[in-house]
Formats: sequence, structure tokens, C-alpha cells
Amino acid sequence: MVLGVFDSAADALGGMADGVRESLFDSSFRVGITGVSRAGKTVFLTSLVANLLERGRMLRFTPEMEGRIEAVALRPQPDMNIARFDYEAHMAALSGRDPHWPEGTRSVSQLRLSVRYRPQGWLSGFGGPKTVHIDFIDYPGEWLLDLPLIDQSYATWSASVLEAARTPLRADRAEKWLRLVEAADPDAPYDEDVTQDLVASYGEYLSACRMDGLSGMTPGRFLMPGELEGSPALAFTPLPKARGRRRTLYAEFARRFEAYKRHVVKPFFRDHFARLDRQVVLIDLLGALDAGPGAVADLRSSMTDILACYKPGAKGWLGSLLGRRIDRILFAATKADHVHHTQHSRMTAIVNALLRESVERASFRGARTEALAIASIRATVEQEIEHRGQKIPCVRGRLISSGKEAALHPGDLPESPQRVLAEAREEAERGTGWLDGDFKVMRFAPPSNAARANEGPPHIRLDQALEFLLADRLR
Ligand SMILES: Nc1nc2c(ncn2[C@@H]2O[C@H](COP(=O)(O)OP(=O)(O)OP(=O)(O)O)[C@@H](O)[C@H]2O)c(=O)[nH]1
Ligand SMILES: [Mg+2]
Repeated sequence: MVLGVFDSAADALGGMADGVRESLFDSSFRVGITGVSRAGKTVFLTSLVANLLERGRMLRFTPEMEGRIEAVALRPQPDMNIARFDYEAHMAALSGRDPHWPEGTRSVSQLRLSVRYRPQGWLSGFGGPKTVHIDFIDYPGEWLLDLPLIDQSYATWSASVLEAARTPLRADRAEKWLRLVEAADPDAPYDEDVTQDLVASYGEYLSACRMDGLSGMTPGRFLMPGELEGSPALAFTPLPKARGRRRTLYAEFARRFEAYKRHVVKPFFRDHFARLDRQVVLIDLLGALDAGPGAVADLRSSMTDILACYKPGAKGWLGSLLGRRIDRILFAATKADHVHHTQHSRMTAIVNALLRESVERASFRGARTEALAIASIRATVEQEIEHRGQKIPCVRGRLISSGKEAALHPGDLPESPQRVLAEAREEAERGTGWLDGDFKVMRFAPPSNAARANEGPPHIRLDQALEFLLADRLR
């Protein structure tokens, strides 16, 4: 595994060595990595960069296979006002003596990777090698959930959150907050004590949902406030419809909701999501399957809401920002190393089924889409174990819970993706069991002693992901 920037590679990038200046023949493009909290964005970006710097495990990435990549290096990023993605610290965590996963992300960061390559057929063509700069953004997954808020009013948002909070899946967690909402009079004059109680109990409700693996919680900054901790822009919750007179609780909450959209949500998406050329959507499908039907139903509806924002031709602010130039979208079911490779095609089929409706609806105006089951970092090896005369396909790795090596068979994924989705809907409503109770995922620590010369961390299909995302830009 590799740490840091290679001076020699940076030097090989010639004219780029002195800063972010781009020559006439350079090109740049932006890849957005999207996914709700814990989907695996930070690990994906870290491993992608490490495997581009050292390409020994990138066998299905054609520019590498054809020997056309001359140098890859981390370069100064174009945006001066965003933190740099701390690639070195994440790699150190993953590849140190006691390998561990990087911390959850608390704010936004950026990384620029520059690739110098020889264009196809360059011997017969004009000019020499070319350089392409690729900019990546990492951010807390919670913030993504705010995307659908932009085109919603306070009244619409309130109604949908209240409705969801009253469903059997969430009602227990929301009980205290709902009681306070019912006791509060939205038409009464604004009151600081009432507000603080409502905000505190709403925060507890959202945290409880997150603990149970649900993903549709808004506003995203309630869970991950960043520098906004304690500010009035975060001091509101949904309320039932009111007359909306001035200076009432309702009017003040509505005003804060609009301020939150204007000062927090819009600048974030304008600065980081506009001008995206390619998009990776990471989905922790196995985590959701493990958490239960509610989590799967919830993941599906969150992804539907988020993807609806990419609909080209959508009216309003969002429509003008997104979906104009994104020409490829990769849907990747992450952490595929938790199951044996014989299950991977089922994983992909479930992701396809989960997203089909929203992808079709968004249609992405000619953008190419692909679904893959991947592991950014492969934490397990495969093994077959004899059990009662049968060979059981297992994955073996070091469990985080016990620190011990274990070989596990997490259970088979259902053959029919429709069955998963139908069960998710029905079981989530009834609040009962799931997949016959026989699917269980355990968390594995990152692999130790996986470092080899000229190779990045072990992975599953990261090279195929890269082939889809980058190869045509290196022709
Ligand atoms: N086994 C395995 N686990 C993974 C992999 N990628 C991510 N994980 C697990 O998923 C967790 C979350 O990954 P992150 O990359 O931090 O997720 P994120 O999307 O950046 O999450 P936020 O920063 O909270 O938005 C990690 O701590 C690992 O436990 C993978 O490829 N294999
Ligand atoms: Mg992260």
C-alpha cells in the first residue's frame, strides 16, 4: 500500500509541478461520490486513489492494461476554501500496524488526482502525452439527505416528516417528539423553551432512527451539524399546518427552514454538486438487509427522493444545477466482501431492482448507468467449510467485535430481487421478521499484512468501477 504523494510522479507531470495551472492540452473533470451515511464513500475514495497510484491490482482498467499511463500523482486542488481530503491519514489508519477504518466524515473535503497518459494510437497521431485532472469530493452522508428539501416548502416537508413519524416503523422512536408537537400550539407566539424541547426531542428521534440503520432523516445537519452546532438555522422541527401568522412558533420555524435551505443547503450543493461530470452512487445494501425490512424500504425511498433531484429538465433551482452534464452514473453496492462471490450477482440484481423505478423516472437524459457489487477494500478471503457433509461457501476475516478471525456464512441472498422488495414493504409495515431470519452480516476489520509492492489495497471490482468512470476519458 502506498502513502502520500510521489515526488517522482509529480515531477513526471512536468508542467503541473508548480501548482494548479492547467496547460492548454490538459482537461479536468469532477466525479461526485454520493451515498448516505456509512455507505462507504471515504473508504471508496481512499482505496480508489491508492489503487490508481499503485496499479498492480487494476487489471481490468484498460488504460493500465495497455500500458498507456505514464504517471499518477496527487496535486493541489483547485478550490482554495475547502479542506484537502486527508488521504494520507486515511491510508495510515487502514494500513498501520493495527488497521482500522477511518472515522465518519464530519465536513467536506476535496482531492485532485492528475493522470498523465499516452492517448490511444499516439504514435501515429499528433502531440505527446496528455494530462487529465480528476477532482473528488468527500462529505458526511447525512448532508445528502437535504438535497430533496430544496424544492420543498416548510408545510410540505413538515407534512411528510410527520406522516413518516407516525408509521409503525418509526412511531416508537418518535413518541416523545410527537407528544411535544401535539402539545405545542403552532399559532401561539414564538417561545424559546418550547422550541428547545421540540428541537432536543426531534434530535433524539433522528439519532434513534440512525442507530437502527434507517437513512431518511432530515435535516441532515441535525445529525452532523459541522460548524452550525447550536445556531438558530438548526433550531426548528416540523409542525402541523397552522394559520401562519407573523411571530408565531410556526412562522418562526418556517422562516428558519427557509434560512437553512438558503444559507446551508444551497451553497453546499451549488459549490460541490454543480459541474459534476460523473457520479458514483454507493449503497450499503448488505447493511440495510442486515438491519431489516424497515431499513431496506427506507433506503429505497431515500434513494428515490435523492435521484428524483437529478431528473433532467426538472424545474427550479435544482433542475438548473443537476443532471445537465452528468453522462455516467455508477450504482455500486459496497462491502461485497461480506458475502461469498457466488452471491454477488444477486446483490447487483437487488440494487438494480431497488433503483429501477427511480432511475427510470429520472432517466438521466442519455446518461449511461451501470450497477456493480464492489468492495473498496477487501477485508475477507473466501473459504469453503464442510458442514454435515455439505460444502458451505464462507468468508473469513478478523471480526471487529471480538478481534478474532472467523469464517462465516452470512446466509444466502434471495434469488428473486422482487421478493426482497415486496417483503421490505410488507414486513416494514407489520414490523415483523425478515428473509426467514437467516441473513446476518458481521463487521470485519481492514486486512492486515495486505501491503505488497506496486499494489494498492485488495478490492473487489474497483478496477471495473474505474473502467466505467474513467477509461473513456483516457483514450
Ligand atoms: N468490509 C468492508 N467494509 C467496508 C468497506 N467500505 C466501507 N466499509 C465499512 O463501512 C464503514 C463506513 O465506511 P465510510 O467510507 O467511512 O462511509 P462514508 O460513506 O464515508 O460514511 P460518512 O462519512 O458517515 O458519510 C467503514 O467504517 C467500514 O466498517 C469495504 O469495502 N469492505
Ligand atoms: Mg465518510
